Amino acid sequence: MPETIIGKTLPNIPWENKPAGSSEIVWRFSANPVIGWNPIPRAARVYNSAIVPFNKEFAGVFRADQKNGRATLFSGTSKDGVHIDLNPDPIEWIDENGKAKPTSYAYDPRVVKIDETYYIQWCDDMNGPSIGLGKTEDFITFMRMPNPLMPYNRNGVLFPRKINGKYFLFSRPSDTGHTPFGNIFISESPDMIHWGHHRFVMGNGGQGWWQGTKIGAGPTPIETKEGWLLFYHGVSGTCNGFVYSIGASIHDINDPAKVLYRTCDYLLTPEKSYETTGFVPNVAFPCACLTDATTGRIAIYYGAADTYTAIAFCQVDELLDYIKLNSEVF
Ligand code: BMA
Repeated sequence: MPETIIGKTLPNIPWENKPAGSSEIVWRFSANPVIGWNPIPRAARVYNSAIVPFNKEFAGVFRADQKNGRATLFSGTSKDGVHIDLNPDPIEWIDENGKAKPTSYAYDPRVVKIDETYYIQWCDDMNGPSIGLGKTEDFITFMRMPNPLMPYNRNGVLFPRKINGKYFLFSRPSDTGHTPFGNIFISESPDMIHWGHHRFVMGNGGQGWWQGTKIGAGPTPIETKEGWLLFYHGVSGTCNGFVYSIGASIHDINDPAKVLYRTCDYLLTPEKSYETTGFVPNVAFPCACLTDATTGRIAIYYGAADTYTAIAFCQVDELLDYIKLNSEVF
């Protein structure tokens, strides 16, 4: 039988079986959070971060809010995907001529490997928040590329391969502040420099209060035999502020602007104390997934309460069946 995830095998994917008796589709790692307060002298809180397989182990780009409050990107490595060794100093970005090109602020990174290059997408300061783009081959030298889209925009998420000869990027047009609205759009590029053919993909609302205010793409989409699997965050407003939950959608494999299925209920919402209590309470914000095509295991990395890094797990066949049976496309 063909494997459901169209991708590589990852025998060392972090994993923990679903707790006995649980009916959850996505379940939390019992050792959460995997990064707590003040993990290194220069960072108070590390969350909303991205990890990928690298040299038989793992490497990543991490959002680290420094003690002056500034959001900055740090690189890091991990032998097992759970214990993370953060580099003590922020990434020193260069331009294509090797000249220093620092960011003023940078947050919510995603990392995707396309061919032999790892591309980093983040929220960048381009006279207002927009999508930053950069690349590395070794997680030592990091080069910035032209910003793909104009301000104001956040949650830029590249696809892991070209589709019909084009690169694809999800994004979420926004405002300069905490954006009380937001839908997911998609853009295409022949060369990762020139972006166009912008289209609406999916919006906030529906019956689910949890995604009533805004939504934004999360980790790199996962290629499956049912289509592209996307985890995304959905936000609702309460009298105490926003609540960030996690949902998922399935998109046409040749035209990812087309949504085939979408969860009407959230898959994970802030419940545990590390999700409900911290710098910003009630936030679960996914930015990366590790996948193993052989077993269908998925490890989701999410930021919790803008303070911690946490992991949750699911099994792809069970998840896809659940999304298809509990879908509302609007
Ligand atoms: C969003 C982003 C995220 C953050 C979330 C909750 O606008 O800034 O980095 O996790 O707000 O504060």
